[in-house]
Amino acid sequence: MDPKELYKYEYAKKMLETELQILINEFERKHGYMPVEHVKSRIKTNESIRKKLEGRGYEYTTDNIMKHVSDVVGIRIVVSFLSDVYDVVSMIAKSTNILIKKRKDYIKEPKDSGYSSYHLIVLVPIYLEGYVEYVTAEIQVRTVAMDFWASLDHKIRYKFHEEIPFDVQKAMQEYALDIQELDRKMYEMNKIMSKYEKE
Ligand code: 0O2
Repeated sequence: MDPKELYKYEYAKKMLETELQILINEFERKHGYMPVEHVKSRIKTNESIRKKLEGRGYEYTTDNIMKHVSDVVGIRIVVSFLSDVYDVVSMIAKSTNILIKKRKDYIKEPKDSGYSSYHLIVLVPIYLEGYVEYVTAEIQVRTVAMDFWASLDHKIRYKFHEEIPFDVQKAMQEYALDIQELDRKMYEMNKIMSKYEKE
């Protein structure tokens, strides 16, 4: 990417990190409960941006990056329980500083690989001299279990350069179902725990 444009993504990442931190703190203050295990943010590498654009038949230009790559700024919010995913998503939806452009619920409809997460494509304002610009970013919200699966899957994809052997694909699809079941059980257990806490 033209380094002259990179600063906008850096500003957007900072804005989003700050806004999310405030929202999460506010959530904890109001509900007396912290749903978030950790938050990670990154700026996509030039190599990865180029791969994505070229894979879709676009030239690597600043204009194409802005139009066709929505995750140059990426934030991942990892939560404890399934219900926390949806609480965090509605918390973000209430923010007046983050505008939701698109929602992708890969928890209700996992990808063929087994990948499961809730994605939000958002617009973040950055305040420049005398004007405001909106930068696109991606927020991924997932449970610890989904994150565990996705990080192994990421390593597998890196190792096999997307040509994943059939038996590995099958095993990962099966483990994705195990993860779904585990998340459901943990959610139920958390509900039982809350019942005891109220008594
Ligand atoms: P990286 O290395 O994480 O940056 P679209 O919105 O459809 O135009 P896009 O961006 O492909 O295009 O959307 P998608 O598929 O909703 O989300 C892409 C991101 O989700 C990926 O970014 C991954 O972070 C994650 N993801 C999607 N599918 C999988 C999967 O099967 N396994 C894993 N581990 N992660 C997945 P990048 O740019 O591919 O990679």
